[in-house]
Amino acid sequence: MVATAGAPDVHVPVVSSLDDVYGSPTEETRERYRALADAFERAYGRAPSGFARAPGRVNLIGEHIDYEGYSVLPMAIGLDAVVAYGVNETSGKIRVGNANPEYTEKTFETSPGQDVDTSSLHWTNYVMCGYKGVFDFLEESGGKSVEPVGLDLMIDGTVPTGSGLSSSSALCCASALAVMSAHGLSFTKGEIADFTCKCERYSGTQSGGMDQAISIMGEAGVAKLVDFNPIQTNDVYLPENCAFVIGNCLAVSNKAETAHERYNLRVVECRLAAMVLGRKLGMSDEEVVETQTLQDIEKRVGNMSSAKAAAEEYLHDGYYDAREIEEIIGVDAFLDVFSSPASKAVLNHNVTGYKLLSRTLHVYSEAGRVHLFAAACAMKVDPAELGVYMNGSHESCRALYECSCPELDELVDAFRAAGALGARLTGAGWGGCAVALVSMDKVQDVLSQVGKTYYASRIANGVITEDDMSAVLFATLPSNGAVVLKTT
Ligand code: NG1
Ligand code: MG
Repeated sequence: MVATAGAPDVHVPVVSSLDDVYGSPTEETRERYRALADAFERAYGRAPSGFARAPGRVNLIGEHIDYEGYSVLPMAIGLDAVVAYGVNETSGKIRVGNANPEYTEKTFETSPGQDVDTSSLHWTNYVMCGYKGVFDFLEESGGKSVEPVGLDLMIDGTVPTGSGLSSSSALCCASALAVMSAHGLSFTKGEIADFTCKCERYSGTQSGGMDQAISIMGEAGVAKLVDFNPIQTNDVYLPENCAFVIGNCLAVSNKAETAHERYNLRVVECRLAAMVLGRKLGMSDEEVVETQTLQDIEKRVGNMSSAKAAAEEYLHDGYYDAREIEEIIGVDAFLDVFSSPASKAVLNHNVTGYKLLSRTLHVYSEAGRVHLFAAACAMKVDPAELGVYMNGSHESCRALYECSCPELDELVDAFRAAGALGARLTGAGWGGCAVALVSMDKVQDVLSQVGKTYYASRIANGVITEDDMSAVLFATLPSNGAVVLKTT
């Protein structure tokens, strides 16, 4: 593991040739940029002045713990969002189009104060999150005031949506970069990772900062151990004789639509668990309200094993209802958890209750596995050990955090049966992708076996076609993070 302590202080690279974006871009990539520039020109009557590109990611280990303050281990992938942009001196509007006609265009005012319309779930919400984030950051940092200009944006994304590869953050980060560049602004990677994490929450999910951090700070050839508060990254060199294979289980998980019963509910459960633990550990009313994460509890008791022991001693299995929690932590603390619009939706929809023990045990054990995995990479141990941690992570996600689904479990089993050293769901779960660690000499075998065991029946049933296979099952390497390509 090599610390790249300087990374958060470096600015996102601004380059002038496609070669500097992708190393040696394929003809297909060049064609993609030409087509995007053409779409821009058809819509807006002139060439774009540049492109902002931000990748999706695959998380190797560390699921649903970034928002609890714990380190995670993702790598950027080759799939990305590219935003072609240009200033429009006369329109006074923000026009947002997509090279893919399935995604309808929308026009907005150039007002950073406008709300993101979470009731519509329109894809441009993520663009507007990025837009607002830039101006929020300017205001927060007390920097120069910048007059918003009219903007024309045309987008092309290759990260499949609802797949756990973070198409949303790729779009949010690329949009923020395009907006910055169009306004002549440049911030450090650390600043951008931080404000894009916050501004993506305008879309309605209470996310942690993993996806934006790796999209901005990713580097070819290495995975990154991402720490939070403040955001920092350490390079993790993966075993050379292995590859990571990604498979999409084809169950789509639309995170924004289901947030109140899935993602945001988990965020709420973790905070409630931390508050209940805090109270049982003798916290005052004030201290309970200040408790944000399960990591706060770990800090209070001094180490992870004491935190785990406290959870086992003080939390019970199964559901807590609102009344039981209120009796422990007090009404004020309970209401504080539900003070944001995203968590209000959780409260309004929740009828079953909150599981505190199992969520806590997942968070603490997963945080431990991340460090074991990173240390094992640094010590160049037998990669089979990494596979064991990945399998442990999946089991914890399935049984304790309940963020898997039957299709993901089946796909993970198919990977293991085909000879992968380990496999797990990646990203938020409830659908989307699994990632498997595979010895280099077995990659072809695993691809062809999983093609038969998991995908053949889905091709036969018309869920996908043979042509879709390379997009749903593929080996991947760590790729570069975000970049701005200026063409004029
Ligand atoms: P995806 O897979 O993009 O829905 C989400 C969060 C992450 C993290 C993971 C679970 C966003 C933008 N991303 O990812 O911060 O919490 O789930 O580990 O909400
Ligand atoms: Mg997402």
